[in-house]
Amino acid sequence: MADAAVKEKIATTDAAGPERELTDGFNLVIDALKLNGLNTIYGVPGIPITDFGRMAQAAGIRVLSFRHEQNAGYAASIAGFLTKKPGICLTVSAPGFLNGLTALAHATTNCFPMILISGSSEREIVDLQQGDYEEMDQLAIAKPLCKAAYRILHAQDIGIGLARAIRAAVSGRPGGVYLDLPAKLFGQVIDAEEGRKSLVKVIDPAPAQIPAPDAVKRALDVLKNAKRPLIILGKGASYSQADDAIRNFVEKSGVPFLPMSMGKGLLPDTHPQCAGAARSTVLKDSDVVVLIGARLNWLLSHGKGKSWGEPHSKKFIQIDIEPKEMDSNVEIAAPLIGDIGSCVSALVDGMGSSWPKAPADWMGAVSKKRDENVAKMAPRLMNNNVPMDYHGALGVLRTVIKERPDAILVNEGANALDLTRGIIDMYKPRKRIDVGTWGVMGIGMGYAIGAAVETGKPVLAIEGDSAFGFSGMEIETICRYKLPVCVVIFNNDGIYRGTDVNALGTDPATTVFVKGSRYDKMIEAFDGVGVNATSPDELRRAVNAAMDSGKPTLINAVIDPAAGSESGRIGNLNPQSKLRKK
Ligand SMILES: Cc1ncc(C[n+]2csc(CCOP(=O)(O)OP(=O)(O)O)c2C)c(N)n1
Ligand SMILES: [Mg+2]
Repeated sequence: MADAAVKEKIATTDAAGPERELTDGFNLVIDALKLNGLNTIYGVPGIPITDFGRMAQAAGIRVLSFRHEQNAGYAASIAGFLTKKPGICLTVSAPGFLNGLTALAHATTNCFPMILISGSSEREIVDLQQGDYEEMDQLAIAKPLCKAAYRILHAQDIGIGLARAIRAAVSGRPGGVYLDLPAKLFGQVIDAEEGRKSLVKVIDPAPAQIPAPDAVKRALDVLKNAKRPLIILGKGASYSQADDAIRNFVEKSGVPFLPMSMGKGLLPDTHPQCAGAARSTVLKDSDVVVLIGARLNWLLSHGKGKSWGEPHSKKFIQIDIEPKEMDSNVEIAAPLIGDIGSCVSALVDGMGSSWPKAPADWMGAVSKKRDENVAKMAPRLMNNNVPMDYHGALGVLRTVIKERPDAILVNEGANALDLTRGIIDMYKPRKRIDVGTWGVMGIGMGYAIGAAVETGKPVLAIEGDSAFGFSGMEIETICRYKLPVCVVIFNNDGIYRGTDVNALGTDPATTVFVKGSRYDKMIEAFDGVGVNATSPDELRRAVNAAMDSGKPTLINAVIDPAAGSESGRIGNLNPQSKLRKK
């Protein structure tokens, strides 16, 4: 039912006689969103959606205004990941749409459900390319970058149009959907009763997809014969919210597990079967690998090459909702197509009550390697160096998260990303959100805002100084909405390191920033708390205070400019010039 109480009512008398109740495009979009439980919008106002935003807010939808659409889009995308409902991003036409489009493509690549709703200019003028205000054929541009793209021209179609967008975003493999709403649509008036009837509440938007029994049996046969099995948990596993089934499968099988970055915390990183600190050993030496919501893309070296040991030495069991994912890079011995919850539960059921645990010598070898690596790291995390290095600073932040396992950790940068991922243990599912499949800079403040709004939990954002710059203006948004976000900037004066020099001329090197910048002063402009932390002790005090008070805080953590390495852990991906003068 449309929410009559909050809807503008337009009374009119027509030739037919009695007064009719009318509604319009503005109200129908609002009603359709609310009917489907979509109660939060992330966006930037302007023609033609300013009034829509106002009316949505007055109708009880939470409308968060950002400083740039890309950040609003990232917030919407992570809202989708955290809630399994499409996150909604709202933008103006052409430039606003394009600003939001990066986030929509990002959502699609990362398999997060999101709907980008953009106002658009007059179709008649756009299609004849007559130079309308913010003219652009947005639908055509969005199409190749998202899962589906729709345009609604008639108010009567708003209900069905939004229903299509929701279903496309969340069913099967989730992704981004574009919804084009021309300016004229908002003002279209129709009979209110007709409008109410046109709305659609999407029933079972992401239906379970049950794996075939044969496929389950095949997967278990492969697993049963494994001598050195490994489970890899991707962010698809986190998204599925099948936390109990996944834990049962891992523990019942006794197989070591390796969490991908956003798979961390599905089971605690401190779990006895966690192989996070023995990554290279398990990739190289395993003989059967169960991929759960993890793709064999660049992040797993495509399932082949040096890091995977002897060529063709392993068998893969892959659980994914998308059939096309199978054999994308290497042969999959046991494809298991379905939603992760259904597939993992089917495996657990099929294992019965007398399933043999993974061989003890294998689990023992993995634990030994892990414990050695953890022990090697421990003293570095306790160092009190000034200026701080990454390990000293992360030793402090690791304890902050250990003491607050419900907090959300946002993370981006190069060294600031890779070292944080390796050092900070996660204890609960969906608490670590980061640069994802593309390794993109710029998700930081959008994710922090989206996570704080959707979960109500405190957020700790660990940001490289370069990474932060991509979305830094949103600290005003954080202060404006008084969100419990603590941003820690690992300030090493630049990208990777702050020590590069230009070989020629007086311009600074391409990777360095103003030396000794004080990012903490930025947030003071918006009445947030700014702290300059030069030692692990100062950092500890400042972060604890921020996490406990929930006050928007920005901490400038001064890091030795020489501490990082080129591109963090992925320097090997840089092409090298053979001709470059040394
Ligand atoms: C949108 C985008 N632009 C550029 C890059 C290339 N890039 C990768 S990491 C990085 C910044 C690394 O510096 P910083 O965030 O300061 O981390 P540090 O290694 O210094 O700790 C950049 C610009 C990217 N990944 N994404
Ligand atoms: Mg840096």
